[in-house]
Amino acid sequence: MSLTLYGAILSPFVRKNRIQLADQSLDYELVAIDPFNQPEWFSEINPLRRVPALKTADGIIADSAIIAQYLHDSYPGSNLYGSTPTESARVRWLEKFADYELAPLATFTVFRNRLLNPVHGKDCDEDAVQHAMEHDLPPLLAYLEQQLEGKHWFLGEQFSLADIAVGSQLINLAHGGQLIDELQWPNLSCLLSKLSSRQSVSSLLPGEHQLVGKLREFAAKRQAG
Ligand SMILES: N[C@@H](CCC(=O)N[C@@H](CS)C(=O)NCC(=O)O)C(=O)O
Repeated sequence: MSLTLYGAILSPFVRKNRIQLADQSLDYELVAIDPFNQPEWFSEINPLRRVPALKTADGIIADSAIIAQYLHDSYPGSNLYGSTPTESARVRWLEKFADYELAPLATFTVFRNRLLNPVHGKDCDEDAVQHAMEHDLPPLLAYLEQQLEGKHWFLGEQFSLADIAVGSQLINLAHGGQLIDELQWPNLSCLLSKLSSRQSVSSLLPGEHQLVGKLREFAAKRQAG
């Protein structure tokens, strides 16, 4: 079955699906969509005009969580939602936590202000970044840190979509210049480093770092003149 993923490689939601696709050894074509400069035709793919979206032989699916579920259901063999209803609920809860609680801070505040705003000629609202880092993010990170206590992954020994979803937001935080402090958040820091060394993730990161470097250069030139 042919799969086409529409998205931008620095989107944490697109990354979530790309890691899963690689983890499930699924081939796909990536069609680059810049969320801030979308082609008109993209409304036909996703009327909400957000990435990611996935085209399959049967139609189009939007939203990373729905895509993730579809890939899991359509290509059996992966264990990314765990093995029991309780594990599956835990994975979904942590995925939702990542997508709707971490994302507004890690991606839409830190990453966007530090990296994307300067690229688009907008100011970085450093006060908003500092407020997120010092006030809003710590309680969320503390909760996740505690959820990982004594465990290899969020489900214990079993790698899951929860690790991908949370890790994906932490990668955007890092792209925004904020590495997870390993003294304050040792479990999360360890999760990110284990995730980054998995083949499904390490194969994606060089391309991302290259793009982040180019964007930083572009923003610096733009600011200089
Ligand atoms: N809940 C959605 C969030 C997707 C999302 O917000 N994507 C951003 C890029 S990171 C986007 O396309 N933004 C464009 C816009 O909102 O106009 C998902 O999981 O797919």
